Amino acid sequence: MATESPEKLLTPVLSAYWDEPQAWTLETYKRRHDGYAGLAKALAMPPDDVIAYVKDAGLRGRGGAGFPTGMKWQFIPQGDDKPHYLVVNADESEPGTCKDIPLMFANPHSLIEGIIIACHAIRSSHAFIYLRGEVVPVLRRLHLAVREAYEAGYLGKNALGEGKDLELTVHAGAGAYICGEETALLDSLEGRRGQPRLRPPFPAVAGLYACPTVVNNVESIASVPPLINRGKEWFRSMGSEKSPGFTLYSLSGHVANPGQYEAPLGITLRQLLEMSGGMRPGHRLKFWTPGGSSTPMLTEEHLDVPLDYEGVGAAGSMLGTKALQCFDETTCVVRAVTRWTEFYAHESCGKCTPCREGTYWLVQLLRDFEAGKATKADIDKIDDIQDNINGKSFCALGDGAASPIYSSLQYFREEYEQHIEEGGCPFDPAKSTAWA
Ligand code: L3W
Ligand code: SF4
Repeated sequence: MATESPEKLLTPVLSAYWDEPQAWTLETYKRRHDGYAGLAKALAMPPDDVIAYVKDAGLRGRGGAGFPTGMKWQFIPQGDDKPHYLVVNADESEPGTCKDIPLMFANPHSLIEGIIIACHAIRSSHAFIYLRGEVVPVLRRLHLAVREAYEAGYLGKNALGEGKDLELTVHAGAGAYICGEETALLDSLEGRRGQPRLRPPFPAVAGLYACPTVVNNVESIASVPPLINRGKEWFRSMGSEKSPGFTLYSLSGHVANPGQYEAPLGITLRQLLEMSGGMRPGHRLKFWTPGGSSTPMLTEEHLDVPLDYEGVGAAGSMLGTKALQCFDETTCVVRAVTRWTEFYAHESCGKCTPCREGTYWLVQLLRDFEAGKATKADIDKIDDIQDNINGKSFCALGDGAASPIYSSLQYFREEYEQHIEEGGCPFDPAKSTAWA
């Protein structure tokens, strides 16, 4: 792949025609994306065959964990008398993550078509989109698209044929990062304060209203219609054996051209930077996150790591949401980590002690580094605190909060020491635009 010309690496599928006027309408979706053709094919298949097809294609969840989508659908018990639910996690809030919101804004029907296919597969007659509440323009656009889909008969009475109805409810959250955790999301959707539930039982067994529930990310569901329509061989012709297909990479930070780049899994950050114009002129990469701030940071040494679940995992991080935040040499790593940690402390739901107390104390100590009040013992202290959060918290938010700390200590320990020796931040804030 490294020998291919950069432009050839782009595979616009979901992001094709985003910049077209009226990109979001049903008319554009049908004309440009062969919209609802995948649905027709899926409805002609028995539900179990749709699940097997998605499983064979190897589609993996695009929300962070990379869990196989078809396998998740297969977990839903069949032949039971409980309702089954599909819940789309559209509560995109991970720092740096910004793919689902533009996707829903520009191409909401790809999500709606994917929802209908998934509901057919898991035998569900009610689906929900749980949207991050702050993004009101997206909420309006989703409502419009859902109305269009009802009017066209894709939703509502007999939508799934043979007298099977399908309702789709769009729900706006109230702006808490923790509600992106699937079980906290379900609590919030049920009208309670969003806090993670103990797993197991996983939502597939006892989810919304204690019924079997699939929770999938927006991009995962939107990837299903083109997969079904163009075929699993086409899907598998991109990416790697274990991480096949195309995906949205969100490039941000000190890069010349930030934005969404849709390309196969397994390309590298070097290739993405080459095709997008590189770092801002005159600067070089210092550190980056593969999937938002919850994924351990990597450095220039990792520019050739394949951006798939296995490649990034082998480098000691996680692909996560593919939110590639790139920071150049003007950025103080301690400052960046402090800002992220302030976010986690603010968003900690308070249910478990390691995360609730640990993130609070991490913020206090990190601020001491910036203020020139930290001592050498504080470096060990933040390492000890992150170690007491990581793997010992109730949900993934705790692990995510520990990631920036241990990865920055792994690669940039001397920068913490420099803050102590120089009595504060050695970086000139005037030269850094990262946190302006
Ligand atoms: C049934 C089993 N279901 C696992 C299901 C489970 C879930 C999926 C993955 O966190 C990560 C996190 C973030 N029977 C099952 C089963 N499942 N075993 O599979 O589960 P899991 O626990 O591996 O991950 P998770 O709790 O979903 C996701 C990281 O992604 N992340 C993402 C953040 C994204 C946002 C956003 O803004 N969109 O917040 C970034 O890196 O830290 O590690 O559905 O039920 N035996
Ligand atoms: Fe809440 Fe943090 Fe514990 Fe998760 S890890 S349950 S966010 S306190």
